[in-house]
Amino acid sequence: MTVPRALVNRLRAARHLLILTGSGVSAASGIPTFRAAGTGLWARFRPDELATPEAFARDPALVWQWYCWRRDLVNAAEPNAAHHAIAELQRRLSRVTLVTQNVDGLHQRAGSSDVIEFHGNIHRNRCPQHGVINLDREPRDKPPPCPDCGDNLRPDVVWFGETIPEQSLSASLAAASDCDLMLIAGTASVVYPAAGLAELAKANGAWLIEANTETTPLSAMADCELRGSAADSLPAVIQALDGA
Ligand code: BV8
Repeated sequence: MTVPRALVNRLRAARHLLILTGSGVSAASGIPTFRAAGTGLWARFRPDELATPEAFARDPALVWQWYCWRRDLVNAAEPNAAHHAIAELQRRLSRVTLVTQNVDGLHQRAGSSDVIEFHGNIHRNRCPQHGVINLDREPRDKPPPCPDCGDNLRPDVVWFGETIPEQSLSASLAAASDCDLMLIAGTASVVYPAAGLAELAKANGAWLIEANTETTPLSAMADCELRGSAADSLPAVIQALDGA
C-alpha cells in the first residue's frame, strides 16, 4: 500500500494526533464488525436492537447470552497489526489521544495506554446502582445478581439511548477541539456522538485521515483516504515513517 508523502509529513509535524477507532480495526482479529455482530446463531438478531436497555429489560437472559458469546470471541482473539501500529504511533508521536468505540480491550492488549473507551468495555460488569462488580465466576445463561442489591448485573458498555460516560465524553471532545491531525480507522461513522468527533476536529482545522475498506459518510470531508484493511494500511504508515 502506498502511503501519501503528505500524510507522512503531517504525522512527523503533528502537535496532537487524535485517533478514533471502530470495530473494523478488530476485524482482522476475527471479531465480526458491529454491524455483522449478528452472525451465526445470532444472525436472526440485529445488534443495534440487542445493545439497548429496552432489550435487556425485556429479555435479560438473551442479551446476557449475546454478550457471553461476544466475550468468548474476544477472549479467543489476539490484537492484530492495526492495533500494534496504533500502539507504535502512540510511542513515536509526542501527543496522541486514542478514543475507541470498541468494547473488546484489544488496544490495551496491544500495548496502547490511556485508551478512552467511549462505549465501555465488554470484560467488565456493573450494577446500575453499585457500579463495576468483579465476579470470580460468571454464569452464562442469565445475568448474575448484584451482591449488594440483587439487581441484574449488566455488561459495562454504553447501549443505544444511553449517554457516554462524562469523563470519556469530555476528554474526547477536548481532544477533537485541540488536535491538528485525526486518524479515523475502521468505523462506519454513523453512530453518534462518536462520529461527531471528526466533524468537530475538522471544524477546528484538523487534517483528517480515514482508514477504511469502504467509503463512509466521513469520506467526503477526509483529507486523506487509506482504502483497505487497517491491518495493512496502518503498518504501512509506520513503515513510511521509518523511510526517508
Ligand atoms: C446517545 C457498545 C445521548 C455496545 C455501541 C434514539 C434514541 C437515543 C439515541 C439515538 C436514537 N437515535 C439515534 C440515536 C443516537 C444513537 C446513534 O448514533 N444511533 C445510530 C445508529 C444512528 N447514539 C446513541 O444512542 C449513543 N448515545 O446518543 O446518548 C442520548 C441519550 C438518550 C436519548 C437521546 C440521546 C450511544 C451509542 C453507543 C452504542 N453502543 N457499542 C456494544 O458494543 O455491544 S455502538 C457500536 O457501534 C460499537 O461500539 C461500534 O464500534 C459502534 C460503531 O460501529 P462501527 O465501529 O462503525 O462498526 P460498523 O460495523 O458499523 O462498521 C465497521 C466499519 O469498519 C465499516 O465502515 C467497515 O467498512 C469498516 N471495516 C471493516 N473491516 C475493516 C474496516 N476498516 C478497516 N479495516 C478493516 N479490516
